Parts: sequence; structure tokens; C-alpha cells
Amino acid sequence: AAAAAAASPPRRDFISVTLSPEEAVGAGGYNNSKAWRRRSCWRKWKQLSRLQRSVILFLFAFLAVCGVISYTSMAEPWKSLTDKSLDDQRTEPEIPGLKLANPAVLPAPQKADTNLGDDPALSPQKPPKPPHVRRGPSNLQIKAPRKDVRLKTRHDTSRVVEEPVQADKEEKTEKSIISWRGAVIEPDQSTEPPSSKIKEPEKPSSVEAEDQKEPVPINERQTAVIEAFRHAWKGYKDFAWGHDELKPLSKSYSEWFGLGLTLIDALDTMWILGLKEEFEEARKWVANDLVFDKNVDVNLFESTIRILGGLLSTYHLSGDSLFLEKAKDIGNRLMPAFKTPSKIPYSDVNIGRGTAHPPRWTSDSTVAEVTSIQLEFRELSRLTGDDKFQKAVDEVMKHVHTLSGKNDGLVPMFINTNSGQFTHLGVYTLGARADSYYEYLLKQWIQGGKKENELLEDYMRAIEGVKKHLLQRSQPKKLTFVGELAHGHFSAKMDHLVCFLPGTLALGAHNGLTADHMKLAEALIETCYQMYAQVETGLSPEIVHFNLHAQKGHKDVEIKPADRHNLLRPETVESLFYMYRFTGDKKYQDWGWEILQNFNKYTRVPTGGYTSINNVQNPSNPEPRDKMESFFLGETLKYMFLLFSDDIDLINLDKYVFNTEAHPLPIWVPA
Ligand code: DMJ
Repeated sequence: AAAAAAASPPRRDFISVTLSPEEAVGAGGYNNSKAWRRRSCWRKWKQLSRLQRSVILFLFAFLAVCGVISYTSMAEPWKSLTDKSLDDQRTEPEIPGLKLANPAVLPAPQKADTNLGDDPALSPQKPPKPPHVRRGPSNLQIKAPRKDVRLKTRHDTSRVVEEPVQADKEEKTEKSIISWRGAVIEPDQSTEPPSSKIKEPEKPSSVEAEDQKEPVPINERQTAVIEAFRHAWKGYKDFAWGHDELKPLSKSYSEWFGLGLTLIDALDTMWILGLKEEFEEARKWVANDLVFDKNVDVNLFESTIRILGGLLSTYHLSGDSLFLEKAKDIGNRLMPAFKTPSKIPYSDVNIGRGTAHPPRWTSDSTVAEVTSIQLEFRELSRLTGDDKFQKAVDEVMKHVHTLSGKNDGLVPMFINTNSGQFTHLGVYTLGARADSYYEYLLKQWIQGGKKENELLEDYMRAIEGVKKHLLQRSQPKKLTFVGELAHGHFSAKMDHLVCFLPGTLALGAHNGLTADHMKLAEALIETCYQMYAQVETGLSPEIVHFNLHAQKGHKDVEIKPADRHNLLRPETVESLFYMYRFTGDKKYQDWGWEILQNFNKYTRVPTGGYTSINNVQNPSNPEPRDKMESFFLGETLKYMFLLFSDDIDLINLDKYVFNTEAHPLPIWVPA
């Protein structure tokens, strides 16, 4: 220790001397040179004690660290501001060759080899921005789901609520999607394509039990629709409960698939109309009695649009996982239909045995049937994370896209399940067997976020084909109608089924397609209305023939005896709904109101239910057929109710796309 003490340097003491500038100047005269100032600072530094120097050095170091931290936190907002302004400067490119009223809503052009392979399932997207959160009456309110908070579902008995921290809460609100009639749809459930879905069972949508906002007032016409629905439901409940269709006159039922078709088709209508008691009762039947493990043949198309579509949309509206489970079950059971040499599905499937086959007399399928199951199967893939459903139906579209035998985008009515080729070439219609092919081209494009350009191209081409080959004007009123073409011969025949077209055209125009489509929609809906108005009962027949030449005492519309039945079909009311939504023109509501009154006058059965009729030309005896089709509840009354509503958020058409059986499914990337 002594050695160490001897070795240590002597302790130096410093005296701090402060020289004032005056003194400095006095000592050496005024000198402001840099060298002098450096020397004087250095001298001052040397005169400081070690402690003082350490304190100063520490302060400098501290300030430097603070400077670095504040620089990095300020740089981020600046960077995003710069990025944003760059984004703002980018312009939307146009799709070459397509005449579009609003190119800004369309996808960027893609290479020539772009095809259905670029479907959203194969190209993961970023989760979309949440849609506008609507403030409004509770039963229509769009609310923020809180993923991190376990919310009570409609059927929960206990509720566990954990409040998230504030910041987290705000973030969840940002990502909110849709709560509707009390149901909350989780963001990823309503907008993601299948590929980006995690491969685990879809969680049920949550429901917030307390909906405190005012309900949207129901107007008089909507009340009349509710009354009509209740009357129809009474007949079904009393005489056909759990069976496919009501026979209201004989107070019995008919079976088609034996799967409670009317009940399933009507589920989401009850939800939309706010018929909670009826809905709960029907739900119980689905939970306890709906069994798909049955040795029955079902038609692939009909069971997809009515059962799978009905279950999926009810799942979305109610958030009740029961409906998704049932949808998965039926979806899986329908898959054997795709096991054909061409992958064009067979028309019929035995859902118990897992076998499929074409109709007995042919190996053909109907074109509309194989191309109008896509919205449902694609959505099932998105919800389950299993892309097999989407792959099967996309393959069909891809194949049909490449087929020859089309006439300016118009397709024949049949396709062979062995060869995969169109058959019965040369006949083109927008009616039975082809109708919803056109409808689903547009709707799939919308469902997938307007990215699948081949669908849009086929749709645009087909509408040009309609204009070129099928449009004519009748006499005397010069009504624009869509006829048929058979081996080069035009026929002035138009099915009531074609009346889906004005609505579809209007939907396309709303989504940015050419305004010409809207003009055509306006002309065609007038024609569809006249198909009712020019008939004695004010109800349209199944098929009309238009007069191409004026004849004294003749109207535009002629009806053949075999075609004068009315099956309570929805197509005209469906199109009236779209037209009213997009134009706000009250005449469309008035036309729908007339139609509802005529249904009440000629098809209502006093003991419950409505019936198809055989003769729309005989008001004194319209000849009831004793059958209420499931689509009367699934579609006709639903579209009536929506038509009479002034609330665009009652199934917002920028968030939902209706399948061909009027079951709303979410648009994956809402506008
Ligand atoms: C419904 O099953 C569907 O609307 C289908 O697209 C056509 N036929 C009936 C209604 O008319």
C-alpha cells in the first residue's frame, strides 16, 4: 500500500480564474481572431476542475442522446406525409378496350396472360380499410367489433367483458366492420380472400347484446311486406313446417330435396324484416332437425343458391356459427359433383352417398347452373380457409372463358360434362338456362374486389352481344326488350327471368361501368314493368312475346296459353330495388307497390300462404296452382322490403353482393 502511495502522482489543486472580456481586451487589446478565441476557450476549459469538466461532458452527452431520439420520432410522420403526397399524385390507369364511366374504381391493367389465375385466392391482399362506420338506429347500426373482447353471442348465457387498453381499443375501432341488426362481422371475416385466411375454423361473428340506438322506423309499405311475409309464414308453419314447399290450398306440402327449402331460403329475410321470434323458431329447426346425411339426390345449382347461399348469408347477418357449420357440411357434400372428366360439374349429387351424376337423359349440364354457384363456393373457401371449394368453381369459369361456340360473348345453354364443350350451339337467350351466367360474371368481379379482369371482360363482351343480337323495340309503345336468337333467327320472346338484367346492368354502372348500361337498365325495367301493367291481373306471365309491328287493338305484350302462369317470381321486383337504390326515383317504389297489391289480390290464400297461378289473364279465376315456391320468401318479399326502404345501409350494395337467390354475401374488398 505504501509503494502504491509513493507511486501515485501528487494531488493537484486548481484555482478558477475568471477573466472578463474587458480584462482580456485590456491585457492584450481587442483580438477577435478564431485562434485567439480557441486558445482562450481551451485555457478556460483547463482551468475547470475535473468535477466541473465531468458535469459539462455529461450534459453534452445527455443533450446529444435527446437530439437523436427526437429526430427519429419526428422523421416518421414526415416520411408518411411525403409518401402520401406521392400517392396522391399517382393517377389510376385505364383498362384498355373497355369503355368505363369511372375508371378510378377499376383495377390497374394487367398483362395479356392475366386470367382467373389472378383470383384473390392466389394473390394475397392487404386487409382493406374498414368501411364507413354508420351511426344510426340500433337495428341497422354498424358497430366496431372488438376482437380482443369476447362478446356475448345471441345464444351466450354469460358474458365476459375485458376492457382493452385505450390505444388498443382505438385500433380495434379503426378495423371495425359491420354490425347489423345487432350482429357484428369481424373485419377479416368480411373482407379477406381465402388465401390470406388463417387455416383454422372461422370464429363466429360476435353480437353486442345491448343495442341502445333507435331502430330505423319501418314505413307503411314495408309494414305491408312484413304482413305479407307473416301470412306466407303462417301457411308454411301450419301445413308444411320443415318441408320444402307449402301447398297452401291443399294445406299440405311438397318435397323436392327434403331439406326444409322454404325455411332455409327465408332465414335471412326474417332477419332483414326484423322477425325475431320467427327467426328463433326457424333456427331451432336448423339446429335440431336439419340433417344433410340423407340418401337424396339434390340439384347442385338449386341447393347451392338456396341452401348454401341462405346459410352463408344468415351466418353473416346473425353471426351465429351454427349456420356456418351447416354451410360447411352441405358444401362438402356437394363437392362430388365436380368429379367429372372435364371438371364441369354434374347437375345432381346424392348428398348422403357422395355420388354425382348427370340427368338420366343426357351427360350435359346447364350453362347457367355450372356458372352460378361461384359466389357461394368462393365465400365458403374464404370463411373456412379451405381453397378446394373456390378452386373447383374457378376452374369452371376459367374453362368457360376459353370455350369456342360463343356469339359475341353470348353463351349456348348446355355444356357437356365429358368433353367440356358447349352443345346445342346456335341458340342464345338471357332467359332460362343462361340467365345467371351473365349475372355471376359481374357479381364475382364485384365480390373479389374488381380484380379478376377476365370476368369483367366476359361481362362487357356479353352485354355488347346482347345489344348487337338480342335487343329490339316493340310496338306500339316502343319498349326495349331482350329477345332470343336461334340459328340466326330472332324471336321476340322474353322470359320473365330476363328481368334480372336491368338490376344487374344498374349494379355494373354503379360499380364504374359505362353509363350506357344504366340507360339500357332504365329502358328494360320499364319493359319489365309493362309485362305486369299490360296484363289483366297486373301480374306478369312466365313468358311474353312482343309485337314488332303495330296492329290495331294490340298491345306490345302477347301471351301464349302455355306461358300465362305466374310463379311468384322475383326478377322484376329485384331490378326495381336496384333501380330505386341507384336513382332514388320513386316511380320504381310505386311500381313495386302495385305488384305487391296484385300478389295480394290474386295469389293470397286466406288460410295462410300465397300460391302460384295458372292464368294471369283471368282476374275472375287466376287458377291457383297450389304451390308457394321457396323464392317467394327468399327473394320476392325480401326485395319488396328493400325496395320500399330509404335506408341505403339496409344491405349496403357497396358491402354486399346478392347471390342469384337474393342472399347477401360480403364483398371481400368493400368500396
Ligand atoms: C330463383 O331460384 C333464382 O332467382 C334463379 O336465379 C332463377 N329462378 C328462381 C327465381 O325465379
